[in-house]
Amino acid sequence: MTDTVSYSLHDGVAVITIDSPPVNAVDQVLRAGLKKVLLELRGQSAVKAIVLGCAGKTFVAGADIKEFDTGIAEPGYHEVLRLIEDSAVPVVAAVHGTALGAGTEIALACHYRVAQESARFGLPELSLGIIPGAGGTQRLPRVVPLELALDMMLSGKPLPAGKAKDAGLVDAVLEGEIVPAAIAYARELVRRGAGPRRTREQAVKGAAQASELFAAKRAQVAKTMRNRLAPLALIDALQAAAELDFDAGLKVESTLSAQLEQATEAKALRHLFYAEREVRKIPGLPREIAARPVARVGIVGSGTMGGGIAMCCVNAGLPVTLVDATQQNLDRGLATIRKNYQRSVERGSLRPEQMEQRIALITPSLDFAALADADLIIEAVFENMALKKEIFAKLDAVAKPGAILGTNTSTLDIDAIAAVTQRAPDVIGLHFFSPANVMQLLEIVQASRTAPDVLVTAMELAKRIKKTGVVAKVCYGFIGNRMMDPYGREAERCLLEGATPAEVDGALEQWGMAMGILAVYDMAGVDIGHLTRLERAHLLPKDPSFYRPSALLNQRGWIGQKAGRGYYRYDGAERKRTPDPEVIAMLAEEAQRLNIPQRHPDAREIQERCLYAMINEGALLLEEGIALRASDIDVVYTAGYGFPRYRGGPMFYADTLGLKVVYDRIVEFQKTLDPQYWQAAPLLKKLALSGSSFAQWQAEQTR
Ligand code: 3H9
Repeated sequence: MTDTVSYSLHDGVAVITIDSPPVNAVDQVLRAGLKKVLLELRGQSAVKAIVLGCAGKTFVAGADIKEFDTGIAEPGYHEVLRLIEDSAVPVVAAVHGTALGAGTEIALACHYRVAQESARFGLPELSLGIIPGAGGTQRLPRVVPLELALDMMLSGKPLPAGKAKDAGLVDAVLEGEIVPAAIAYARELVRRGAGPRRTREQAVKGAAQASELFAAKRAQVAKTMRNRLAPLALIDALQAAAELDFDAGLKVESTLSAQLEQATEAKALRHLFYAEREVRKIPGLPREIAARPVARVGIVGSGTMGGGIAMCCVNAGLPVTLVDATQQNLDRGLATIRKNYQRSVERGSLRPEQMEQRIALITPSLDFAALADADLIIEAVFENMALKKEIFAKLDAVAKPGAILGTNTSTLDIDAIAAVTQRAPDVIGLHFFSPANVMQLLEIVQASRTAPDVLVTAMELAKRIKKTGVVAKVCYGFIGNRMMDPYGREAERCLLEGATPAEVDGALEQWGMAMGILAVYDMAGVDIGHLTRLERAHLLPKDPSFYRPSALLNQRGWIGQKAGRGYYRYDGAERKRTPDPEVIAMLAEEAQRLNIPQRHPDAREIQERCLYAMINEGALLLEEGIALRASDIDVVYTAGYGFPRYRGGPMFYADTLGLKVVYDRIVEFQKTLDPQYWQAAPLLKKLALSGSSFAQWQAEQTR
């Protein structure tokens, strides 16, 4: 075993190496190791310069996130970074891979920074609900202009080495292995007699114009990062950098950091960090099961979904055969793909030749036989069981042995689809979200006969096309859409009780949802949900108010944005959503006809009803084994449904409220609203009454 921190001498230059796989995250052992080595080097007169670099695939990728749960043990960050900065001989950070969070902060405490061209520097702490707490808020604006420092921390986006050099964060971008290049750089510093250049002794760049900058950023954050603590605290810390001396600024940073680390926002975001990594592990699946090779993908259907999925594949370099029933459909599908790429080219995120390369990887065809050499075929046609069965029977006839057949159904029974083939073990659900080339989530639906290696292949595919794959079992709507049903039902029921669409969506958006559910229906098409409900009408409650507003809109052809009106009107060139008095009158009339009392639920009631209905359904999914873990549900909702990350997902949010609070309110709704509909899930009841939580339950299940 190697030491986490070691050093070696190279003719007057000491090279400190951090070696803590997989990403050199900073924990107590690493800090103690650095401290020990720095103290040892202090007394060595032969050492004229120090290079600080890392082993493995990256420089330090941040603080070890687990330490925030236990508390940061001695020696602390400030003590160790101060030792680096106080060094009497120049210290050069040698950066490869990603210097993130504490990694960038360590580099900032060094006197000079050199980097490989592919290296990147970032401070993504806000994504964890905290601010840089190892001096980053005080040191970065002394190295790069204040506004850039603030933007880097607000966006969390890493800066590539070239841009970091232009900004003053990197002194030199060097070729070849970074440590030998940094040794040569350090020797040159010694030869020139360049001594330590301590960041803390520099002036903040742009402090004079700071007050307008802070006012503008506070206003921006209030709008774009609503309900959050960390972004405002970050601006406070940078204001301290601009107005106070270094040590006083550092104290402000420490106080704010300590408050943020223990806040629910940071706990929620840490929970998601772990949940997004846990989701890749499928319990009970032996590690030795290998994925099937996937070198070519076939896609059936070149509409919005099929086209988006094709883009995901070719973006990852996977060639695609795209099949549709008519030349007209194919032409339209390919034109949309080109238009989408064109937009990226105009934005500057894609080069024109990259666009052409990607489009060239798509082979359009009208013939199912063209799918014969595909290793994976994804069906992405209209949500209709008869059509899907017909397609799967055809695929069964043309696909090569061992090819995986995936369906992009969002609600249908995949076992029934698999049953029309002679290869049910090769069939799996691959539920992409629209627009598929943008949305992060991929629900991977394991049907009752899906083979384990098919499941592993689907997880690998998710990783390859940069999606978050979450495994679900078969039921109506799987995880995401099944939980949307009670959520949407409550929203529509509130409409019939006298809340307007703007009040319902406003309450949900104020709470933090990216978009209110009624606006989501308008965007997706009110007809889509309505038609799905018609297909399963025999399974739905006989309540005449059930999704009645959607049915009425559908009758009138007011099916959302594509019709120019739905729950709202979308007039003018901008198609901005505006309240529609006719819809409001229609709802009031219908409520009267159905004798629904006008309670006029307020924002809080709307939020509780919609969210608790969703959480209750989540508890049912856990009991039924549809979702493997409570945290998987949180990943589905934050990655695919616009649930605010800073609330951690629906199940984590329920835990933060206390399950007893949620349960008691559901019991109250049962008494005051609807005794049939409001039934607490047995698991929720059990956990609430025993003082437990979804997190505790999950830990017990995996023990
Ligand atoms: C911070 O620095 C605060 C400071 O201001 C100081 C305050 C006092 N900690 O993602 P991957 C694990 S805040 C612990 O699959 P990739 C990860 O769990 C921190 N563990 O690899 C996984 O473990 P497993 C700021 C970490 O190649 C394994 O490493 N830093 C950490 O796709 C591989 O990770 C960040 O926010 C960590 N910090 O991506 C950076 N990072 O295999 C967060 C990773 O057991 N990390 N692990 O599941 C990342 O963005 C990506 O991991 C990275 C590599 C880009 C580095």
